[in-house]
Amino acid sequence: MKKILALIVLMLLIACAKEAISQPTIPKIDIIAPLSLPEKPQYEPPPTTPMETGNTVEIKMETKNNEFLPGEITANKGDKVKLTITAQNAGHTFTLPQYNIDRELKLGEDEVIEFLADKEGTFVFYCKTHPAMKGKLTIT
Ligand SMILES: [Cu+2]
Repeated sequence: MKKILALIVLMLLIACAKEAISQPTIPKIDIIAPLSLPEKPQYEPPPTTPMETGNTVEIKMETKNNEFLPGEITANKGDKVKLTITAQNAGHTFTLPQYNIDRELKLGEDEVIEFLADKEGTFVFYCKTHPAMKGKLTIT
């Protein structure tokens, strides 16, 4: 049985070899159109429940004379921060890039900004219209 198999294999090899000799072939290059990029995986935020403290820190802030008052705010990591800002003398923005916050503060209106303090550190927030108008958020 093994011999027969070996013979068949040998015959096939010879057949292939003959073909190769009699018909020199140009190496075939397959041009494959680039596959379209796979769709971006949908971003699923990691479950945040375990690190949330369940505390909500309410901070009232106003803007006066192109200043944030208070200019320094703090929260603990895992707290939900509820920031209510009243723009007193002009329109401003509350911009905090590390938390993807960029909110317009309309004159005389309360703007409520809520976010989960999930990143530790000291972050500068500012007004895009008045770059000198800055404040600090510290999450510990
Ligand atoms: Cu401003």
